[in-house]
Amino acid sequence: MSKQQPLLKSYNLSGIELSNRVVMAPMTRSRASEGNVPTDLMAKYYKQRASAGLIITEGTQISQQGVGYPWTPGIHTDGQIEGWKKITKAVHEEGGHIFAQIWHVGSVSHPIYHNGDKPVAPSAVKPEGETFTAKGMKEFVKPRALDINEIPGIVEDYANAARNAVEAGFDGVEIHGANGYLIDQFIKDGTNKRDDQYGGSIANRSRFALEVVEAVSNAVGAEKTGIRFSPVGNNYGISDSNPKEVFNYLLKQLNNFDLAYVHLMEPMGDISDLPNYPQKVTEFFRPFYNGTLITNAGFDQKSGNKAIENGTADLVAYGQLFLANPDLPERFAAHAGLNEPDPDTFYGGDEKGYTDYPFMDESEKVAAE
Ligand code: 8OZ
Repeated sequence: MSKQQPLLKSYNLSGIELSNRVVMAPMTRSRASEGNVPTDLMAKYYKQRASAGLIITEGTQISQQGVGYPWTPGIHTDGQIEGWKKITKAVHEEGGHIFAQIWHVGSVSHPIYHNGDKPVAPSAVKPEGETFTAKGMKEFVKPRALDINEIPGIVEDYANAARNAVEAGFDGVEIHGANGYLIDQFIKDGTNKRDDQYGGSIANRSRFALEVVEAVSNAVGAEKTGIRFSPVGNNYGISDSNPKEVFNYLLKQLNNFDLAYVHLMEPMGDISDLPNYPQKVTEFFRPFYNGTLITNAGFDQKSGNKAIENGTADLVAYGQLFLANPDLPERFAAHAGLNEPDPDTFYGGDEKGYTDYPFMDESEKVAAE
């Protein structure tokens, strides 16, 4: 009998027994309905993927102010909470576990979502490029810098969204602190030009993230709270000049919270010309964080098993592979072939490229034994 693969071993995630270490990474799929309400089709999609040790949902807005894309779900209205209840129930009926990723896009938005008003951000720094809207691509606008008096209300929106998530049946929440959105905009010096207690030093730039972590932990329990970061990411040109120091500080602070986990993203492109950037993010930061680490981006079965075996991460999140293979852990177990993801159907649309990716058939299972 062959030795069990590290990815397929169970894991105790602050009291939740995960059946394996294959996590479904958060992925925006833009298929919510009117009012950003989750649909029955979304319930089918997540249910199909319930054999993940843990599902992390797509980014889910904490408020209307936090919206930045069409058809992305929210978790701040009664209708949205009711929609999510069907999803958590479907996943739990299959024996799965699911965290909601709670999200505020900050500047990465557009006045069309805010009755013509500007999006908000730590500072008035325009994101680079254009944004996809229901009316085609539109150039980003220069956001409005938040007044310091507005910040506690946004922190409370995160806590409220976390409470709503638990009411909707989620096992916990992941705070979206990555990919150039509001929390990342506060952390990184490219976008945070504030001169109050939320800007300047690393401790000041980390303050908003840590206040959100504290508020969410107090609202639903630290054991139900995770956070995701992309230390070397530069989405929309939002980046930091010294991610090693900044995220060392943040991770050390997070050791005080006893969170469910910290989720780190590896680089999405070539960063070899950036001298202060760790090339292997999770490996670099592992020594500074005492709790559960999830790693994500670019892993396959082999490198995922290796990351767990050598202690780099406790869990490995798969995005596109899980999108295209609803039974990914079973396929790993069987060393079976994988369906290819179709980028044309990633965002928006119906069941095509969403709930119609095939499960393994019987012959593949037999062949793999
Ligand atoms: C792709 C398209 C829209 C949003 C992220 C939530 O990058 C996203 C996202 C990804 O984290």
